[in-house]
Amino acid sequence: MREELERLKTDALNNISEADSLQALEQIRVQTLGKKGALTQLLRGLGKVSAEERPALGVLANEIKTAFNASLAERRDILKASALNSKLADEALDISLPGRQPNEGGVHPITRALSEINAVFGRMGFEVATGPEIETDWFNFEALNIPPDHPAREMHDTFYLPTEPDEPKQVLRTHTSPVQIRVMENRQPPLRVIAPGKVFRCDSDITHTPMFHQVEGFAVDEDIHFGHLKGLLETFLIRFFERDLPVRFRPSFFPFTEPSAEVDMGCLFCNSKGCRICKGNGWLEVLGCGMIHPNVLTNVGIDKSRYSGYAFGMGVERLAMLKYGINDLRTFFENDTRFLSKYAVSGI
Ligand code: 2NL
Repeated sequence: MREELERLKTDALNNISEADSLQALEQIRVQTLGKKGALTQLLRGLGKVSAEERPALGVLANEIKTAFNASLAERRDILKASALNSKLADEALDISLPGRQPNEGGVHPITRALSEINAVFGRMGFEVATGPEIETDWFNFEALNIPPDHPAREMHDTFYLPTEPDEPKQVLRTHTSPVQIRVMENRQPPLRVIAPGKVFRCDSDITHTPMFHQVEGFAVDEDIHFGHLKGLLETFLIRFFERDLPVRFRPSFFPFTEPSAEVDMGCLFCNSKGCRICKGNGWLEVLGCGMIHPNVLTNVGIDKSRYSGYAFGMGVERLAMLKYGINDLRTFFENDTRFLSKYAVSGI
């Protein structure tokens, strides 16, 4: 009996120290101290032992029980601590990992060009005016001295809105001139105004989109002459492109200006030597302009004998392509994020 008790003690204590989980430990407790456990079985046999031996064996059995329970508790604490440690390790956050960068928004190159154009004219005393994108025949064509049979008025060039026969015809504005007509009708000279915005033409191919952007501008005052216009546009181009440039004025025709001119600047890409971009001639056409036609002044109620004015117009997409080096017009409106993240700037 004594040897069996001693062996049981050694075995049980060994098992406890080797138990590698709380479940294994519980199994050892049941196998030893449970109803059918080894120690419980042995103690049942104590009744059959002689009266002299019984007290000593009883003491030994109790010592074993105490030692067993103490060892069990100690092992349980160790296993609980290591279970907690491995749970903490599993759930640990590595705060040294780099964060995920948010996709930052940016300013579209057209918006950027518009605000750079506005800034240059703003410093030269021009105010910004805006107006409706849906216009009447009067503001878009009539007031501008564009005759009824002018090709620009054709259905296949202009977007006409469906209107009743007795209603005034409505169009998507084909230029921002109507904004300037509204300013001239409503206010008195001196006036220096630019009109940036969206315009629409029934045209779609590699070099034309049905919606694009324009900045037009004008000045009306006493004694305004072509020299003012030349100085203004030369200065504008040099400031907008942030470099010195040759600028030339070529005679042209627009129904709303007389005389009219087209403005070329020296090619930025070859310093006027001639390249693919300027088609070999060293010049890039960038603006149209002229002295406001007397008929237009009369149409808006300005006294043409007292006042004169100049006006000009430019395509924003073309200027943005030249300044930022964009080679395909259509990429402006496809909203491909590869294009946007290449050409968008953060804040202006
Ligand atoms: C071009 C040419 C031009 C104007 C626009 C204008 C406006 C009024 C009166 C007279 Cl209200 N003229 N605008 C004048 C000359 C040229 O634009 O090539 N634009 C992209």
